[in-house]
Amino acid sequence: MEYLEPFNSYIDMENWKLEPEGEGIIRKLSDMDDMYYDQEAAKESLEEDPIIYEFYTVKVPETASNLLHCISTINPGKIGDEYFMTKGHFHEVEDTAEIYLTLSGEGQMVMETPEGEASVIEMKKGSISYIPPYWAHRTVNTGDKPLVFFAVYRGDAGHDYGSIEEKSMAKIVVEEGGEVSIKDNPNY
Ligand code: M6P
Ligand code: ZN
Repeated sequence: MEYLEPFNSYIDMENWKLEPEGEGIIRKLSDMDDMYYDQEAAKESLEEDPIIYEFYTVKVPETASNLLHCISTINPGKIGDEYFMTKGHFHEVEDTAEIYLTLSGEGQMVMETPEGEASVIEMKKGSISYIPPYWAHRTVNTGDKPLVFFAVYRGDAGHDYGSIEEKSMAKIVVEEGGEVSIKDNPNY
């Protein structure tokens, strides 16, 4: 039997950097501009093309018996009145859950089933958000500083962006009169 050696990674709790850095992905607005409901605002913001979020994953084998884990940072900001957010995805292996532990900032986790049932739950320092099997998930930063969270999921879960790239998600999170407001997506 060949065993994987136990090991540590570290989160720098001041700068929210993973050490060692792992595999990093940075998403700019241009990687996901058609996901925002206000397409005119998205087009305008494309000139600047801000970094919306980045995440760094610890390298482990992507098998059912391993747990992938990563740290994500979503920057504060809005496209029109819709807050910066992740693309959102289902898992390719649909019957797999995920846990998000929020380390800093404030946000909302937008979820939906393949049938379109929606659920939105808060994220704040110390919240442990449970994403049950089958639910698509997207994270939204509703605060004025970075939203940082640690995620853990089955190694072979994979990412399915298909339907979300087509029609985004059922619920949008927007600012209305200085308040966070959850609304039906007019384009869904
Ligand atoms: C979290 C995890 C990752 C995911 C990332 C970005 O860190 O859920 O699996 O890739 O957020 O989200 P997305 O893939 O939807 O852009
Ligand atoms: Zn996931």
